[in-house]
Amino acid sequence: MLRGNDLGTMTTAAPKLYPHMWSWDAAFVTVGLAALSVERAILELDTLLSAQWQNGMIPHIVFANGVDGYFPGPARWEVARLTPNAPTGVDTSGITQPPVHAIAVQRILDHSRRHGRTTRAIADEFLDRRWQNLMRWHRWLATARDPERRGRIRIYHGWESGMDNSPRWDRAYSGIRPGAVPPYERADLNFVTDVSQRPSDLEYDRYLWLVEQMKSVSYDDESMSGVMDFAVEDVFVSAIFALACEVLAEIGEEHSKPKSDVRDLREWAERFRVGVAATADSRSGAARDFDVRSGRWIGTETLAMFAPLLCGGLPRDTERALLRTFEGPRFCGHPDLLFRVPPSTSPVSRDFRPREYWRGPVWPVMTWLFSWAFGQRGWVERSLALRAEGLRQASDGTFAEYFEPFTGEPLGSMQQSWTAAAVLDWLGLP
Ligand code: 9WN
Repeated sequence: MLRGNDLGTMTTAAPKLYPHMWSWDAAFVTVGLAALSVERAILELDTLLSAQWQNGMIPHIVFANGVDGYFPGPARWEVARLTPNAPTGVDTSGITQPPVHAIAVQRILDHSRRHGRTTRAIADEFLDRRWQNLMRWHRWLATARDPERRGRIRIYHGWESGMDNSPRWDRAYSGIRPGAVPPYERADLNFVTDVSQRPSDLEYDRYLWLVEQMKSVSYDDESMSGVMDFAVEDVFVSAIFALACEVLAEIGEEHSKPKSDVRDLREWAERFRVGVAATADSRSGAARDFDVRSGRWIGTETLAMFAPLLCGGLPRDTERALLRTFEGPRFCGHPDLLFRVPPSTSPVSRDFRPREYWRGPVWPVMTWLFSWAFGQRGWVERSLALRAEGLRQASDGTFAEYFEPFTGEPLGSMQQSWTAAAVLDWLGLP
């Protein structure tokens, strides 16, 4: 399936709905590819990193040359015209996505060790060649996106969370009155005809309005916080960043990278672990996002509440309580779920919609992320349990983007690359 979605130097996120490269999709795809071919996995990350911005940002979309069919495309983002930070020779969007890339690098290195000397040398050469890219990426996040050093990544668009219209963002979006947005036609509904599975038109107006706001300051990092109607500290992205810094620090140490880099990475990991833990309810451990515009905490029963399970940092008893919620009837242990995997929103939450985008369905790649992170944390049984259930879900062979949690109906795009990649990684386990 990944070969089917392969354009040569990039794997599209999905054949029709997402015919380009997405940043966090590419990282997960790399994880899957590494099990098949370390060389091809490296090529995937090379393509992504070649589109890195001058300021260090990895853009959320790298557009495939000459491919239409997705909106907003390069003509709407206009990054090449507006900012010297944009790369030359390749079209990208102007926002970012969650920093899961260090995990992909780790997987490349892990798999290369199973091979002979040549493959190992190729992987080491890749790391040497791209180490500075990875450092610049992490440094940009730790500075431009945490200007006050609160230990939490700030995002200026729901798309930057990767969970576009999760209930997490409802309140922050509800106050936004879109100004003048040039006319546009959505492309997503050509492929997903059941409109209830995708964001609404009003939501799209807001998404496009935020793009106009960014363009009004030419995507300038410093000016952004002054103009954007949407500014939130994303606790899930922050937890991912904390663990990605830890992973990269370990890689750096093992591969004799500069000591100052490793020190910076460890400092960021600690700062963000503390920042994530500071959002958590002291009894339940549930983490919250923070709305910078209104100065309010955002508590939702979504995957975001489990952010501290990814990166650690909670006191032991609080962490136990949060794990009980994750495994209990409000999430994976809900009696009506077809598989014991975490739905994007709790089935007992008022916000729960079993078929709507990021409001209830199961994203297999999120199951993979929790399974991987639990393995890292040393919770082997939990990690394997998620893997087993994730594989059971995948056995319908659709590799759908998301699934209805009670019936298992595949939703959104079929043949979504990251779903296949998650399965490949699970199957590649010794
Ligand atoms: C906007 C590609 C991407 C994922 C996101 C998912 C969805 C895009 C869209 O698809 O977002 O970036 O058009 O809806 O929400 O997580 O990276 O698979």
